[in-house]
Amino acid sequence: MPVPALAPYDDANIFARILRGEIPCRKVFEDDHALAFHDINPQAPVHVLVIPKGAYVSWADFSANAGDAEIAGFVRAVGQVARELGLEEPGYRLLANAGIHAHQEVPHLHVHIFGGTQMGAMLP
Ligand code: IU
Repeated sequence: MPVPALAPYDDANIFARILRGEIPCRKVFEDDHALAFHDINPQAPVHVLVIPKGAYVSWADFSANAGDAEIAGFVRAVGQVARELGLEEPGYRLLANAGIHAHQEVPHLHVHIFGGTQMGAMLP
């Protein structure tokens, strides 16, 4: 049984437009399940976003409604991108904002990969 998303998916969101090729991005990775590109406003020396190709608003929406192959493909893509960016050592941070409390700006699921610097402790 499908679980409703927090908000209905808006096909006009900027990441949907990037996926359709209507807006360019600085791509670092693409396969059947995921696209990764440099954030337009980087908050760290390495700041890449990884997005699933399907239309999902949030992690809750994705985990409830995506197929197993999509979920596995996306999770593997996040790990592969981090590895290919050379971030395994000395490390990196993953972040996925969801909803108003987390300041999610773009309503298409995305995982931020931050790296290339010593980051502070992670506190809300
Ligand atoms: P958030 O987790 O939804 O708050 O993050 C959205 C990110 O998308 C943010 O870091 C923006 O800089 C980034 N971004 C982008 O890379 N390209 C765009 O055209 C837009 C936002 I709009």
